[in-house]
Amino acid sequence: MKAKQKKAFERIREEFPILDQKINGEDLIYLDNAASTQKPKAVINAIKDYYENDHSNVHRGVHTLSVRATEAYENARVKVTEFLNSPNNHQIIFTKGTTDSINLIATSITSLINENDEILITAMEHHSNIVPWQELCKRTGAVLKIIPINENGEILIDDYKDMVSAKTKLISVVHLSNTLGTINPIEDIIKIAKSHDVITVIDGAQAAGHLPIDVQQLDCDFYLFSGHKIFGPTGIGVLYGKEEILNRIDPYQYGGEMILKVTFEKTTYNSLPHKFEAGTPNIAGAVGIGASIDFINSLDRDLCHEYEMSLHDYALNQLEQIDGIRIIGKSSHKSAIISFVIDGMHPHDIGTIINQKGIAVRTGHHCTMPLMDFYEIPGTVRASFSIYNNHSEIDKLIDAIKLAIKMLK
Ligand code: 7TS
Repeated sequence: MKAKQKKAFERIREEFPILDQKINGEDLIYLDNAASTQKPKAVINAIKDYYENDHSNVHRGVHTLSVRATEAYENARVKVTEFLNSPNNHQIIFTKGTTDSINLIATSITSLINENDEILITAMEHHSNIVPWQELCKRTGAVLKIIPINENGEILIDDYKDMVSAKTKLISVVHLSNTLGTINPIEDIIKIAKSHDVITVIDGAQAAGHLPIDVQQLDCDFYLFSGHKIFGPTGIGVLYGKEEILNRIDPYQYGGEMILKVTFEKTTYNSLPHKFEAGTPNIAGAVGIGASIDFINSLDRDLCHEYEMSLHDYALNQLEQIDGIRIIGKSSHKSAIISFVIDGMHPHDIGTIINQKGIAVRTGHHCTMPLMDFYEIPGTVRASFSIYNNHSEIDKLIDAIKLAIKMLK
């Protein structure tokens, strides 16, 4: 990567005020971006401006602030529509986040699922893409089936092909694994599902911030992600759905905003997207996610990917030279996430020691316990990179890991 391009990333870093601080007397090195990204000034200011100038409730009054709040909320929906290339604004539902989006689908789809129907997920799913389906199976008598992976952390596509049958009703797959960094071939997975009329759900929690997403090209039925992993605020997320299926499934929650007419005898429901947005929504969160999309659109996304992968490769190269290290997740199609374990050392102990050097990584099972069972490990140390990280931070990470190994031996 050219020096000029590296300079551009230094300037991007300056947009993130939180990074300019000391932790335990050392410069903060934030490498927990898969858990949540930090927020640029533009996002923080958009939320502040909204509360200082425009806040009211939405869709309710004729007064000026209510009109402004409604416009701010609906403008954010337009931004998400364009971000995902959804055919319509009303196919974008605001939720609390990825977990909420999956729970919405798994609950609202109940009446379409019958006893002995099969639901497919993969062995690398986050708990939020496992447990809601287990509960759906409990309610309906459907059966949850797990598509296996290989040691590199890649889905076994031939096994998946063999598993899809007339019994299969739905498949829910992670686009980019939070633990392994694997980018799954979701285009192929969706195509195979479509040829059997299987409903497709894509967990884009990790992907949306790193890869361009085009839901029309993918042709998935549902795509979901969280605001806080794409430089936006917590408490807001997105559910994209195909119109036909969103109309066919039941509402998720019931109350204000999602109704057309209520009498004590009978209630009729509102049209999309309001049918799925009961109650006062997270208006400031929507404003924040809109600002985070503007921020992403201001970047050269291909260059960002190239930069993040240069950090990944630089770190991986040095990590692989450490005695006793085992990298978890070696797919040839990966994003900038590295998980590893070191012989005889608990991931938490390594994480605790390197925090003394101001370095934030995540340690543990990363909400993928069945995946930890597959690799027969209690957890990993995970470093996940973003556009505001740099190569000198990785040098410090490697030094800190070497120090931790010395101390723990
Ligand atoms: N799916 C994936 C692939 C994820 O990585 C996460 C969060 C979720 C779903 C749930 O998203 P939420 O915003 O509803 O919580 N992953 C992580 C992580 O890896 N570390 O902390 C949260």
